[in-house]
Amino acid sequence: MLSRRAFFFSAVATSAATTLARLPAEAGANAETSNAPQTILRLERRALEVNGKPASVFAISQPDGATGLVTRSGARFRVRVENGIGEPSLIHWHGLTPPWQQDGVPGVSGPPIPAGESADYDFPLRFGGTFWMHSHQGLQEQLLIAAPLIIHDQRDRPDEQEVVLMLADFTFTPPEEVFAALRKGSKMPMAGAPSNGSAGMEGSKSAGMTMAAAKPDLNDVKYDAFLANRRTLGDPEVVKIEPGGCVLLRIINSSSMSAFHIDLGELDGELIAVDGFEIAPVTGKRFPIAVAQRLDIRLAIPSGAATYPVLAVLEGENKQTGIVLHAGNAAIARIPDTAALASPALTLDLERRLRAAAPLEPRKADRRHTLNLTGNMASYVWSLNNVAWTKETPPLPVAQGERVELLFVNQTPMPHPMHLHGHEFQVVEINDQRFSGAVRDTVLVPPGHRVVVAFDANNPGLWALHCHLLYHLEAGMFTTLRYV
Ligand SMILES: [Cu+2]
Repeated sequence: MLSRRAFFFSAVATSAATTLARLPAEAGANAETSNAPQTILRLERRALEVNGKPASVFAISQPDGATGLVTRSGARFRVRVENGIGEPSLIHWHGLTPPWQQDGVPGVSGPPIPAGESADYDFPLRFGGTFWMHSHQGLQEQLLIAAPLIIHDQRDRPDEQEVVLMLADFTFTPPEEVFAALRKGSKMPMAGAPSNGSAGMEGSKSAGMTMAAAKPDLNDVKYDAFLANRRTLGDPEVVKIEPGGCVLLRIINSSSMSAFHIDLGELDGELIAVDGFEIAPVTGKRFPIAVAQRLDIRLAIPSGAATYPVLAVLEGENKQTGIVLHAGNAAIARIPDTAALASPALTLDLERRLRAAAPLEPRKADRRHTLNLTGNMASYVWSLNNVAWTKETPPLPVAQGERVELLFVNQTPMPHPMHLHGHEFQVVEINDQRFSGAVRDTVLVPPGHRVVVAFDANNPGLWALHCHLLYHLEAGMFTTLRYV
């Protein structure tokens, strides 16, 4: 079935032998040899029942059925992806810092893996945390071609039970039809689109501040279900935990378009990392999570038998999904898929409070790029600096060794979770207020807001920088950054 292998180690490598010979030198002191065992990840079709109806989706699984990958910091990421979905695909390792040719963005990092073929990956893992993997090909992500990528490190406690909670949005409508309907401005698959907001934008092709003045527009796709580890609250995953024990929740928002507030119910959680990177801990019961972001939350479970639902309530609505933590032999009550109270729109109130445990070294920026987040809701064109990306769009220039700042200015009425590939960045400014915020890889920029992130240009190549809302990305809210 696998007729040929594609190698993405090096743009100049012409055979496996030359490629492998290069690796030890590239890998640096902390590397193991590239004889480390290779993990097979298969891209597969998978039947899934949602709300009692059958659906055909995708999955990323190991031969033994395990979903995604669990590894450890300091090991090599040595993976073969086998494409068994019958169409081209390519997997992005969200939040990792591979050589750029292994970053998994079709047309930027390399070609997609043809149906029936495979690609090999091999690079050192510099840090641990909660990451994830997903297809960056077309609209495949909407069909759940995503999985956790957990990298253990010295922060993990032996007495702590790890629980992964991966969120997703689901529709029975094929993603191409969802996108076509958005483009036509059809209200059919669009939820509660505020008609006053849309009307205000008619004809404002150049977007600009008129859009920012419009009413915030949150969920423009109407989903059939919201999933937690691929299940709804009609039949949620129930995770056995120890009364009096310690749980580390690793929450991944793999949704295509949907942001949530995590609701821990009666438990207090200690948020210890965002997007894999440690922060000064923040205690709370409700935490916002934008598309593509991750939250690591420590829970101290009270002694005694009880159930603890961990819920995610859709931004701007009361739809919810989640899992149930089950301590002892308490009875498990049915949880409705609507919350008593609607979740508000996500804000940056928490982001402003986050402080990186290991901030970037203080340094003046050598270069700052301003990225106006622009678009036209009526025709569903999304862009950066009014350019909807094409392969002809010139990359943003950066030079190796520079401290670079990116200023995101959201001139649209929708929030945009902005993601930079191949680098971790630090949030250093919100609405002109400087602070030493979280190190992470995806930051939310709400309507009308100005957010600055800083990063060190230490991983040369051609890198994607984009809004992580799938249909915004597809419509052109994407660019690249290049340095060698
Ligand atoms: Cu967007």
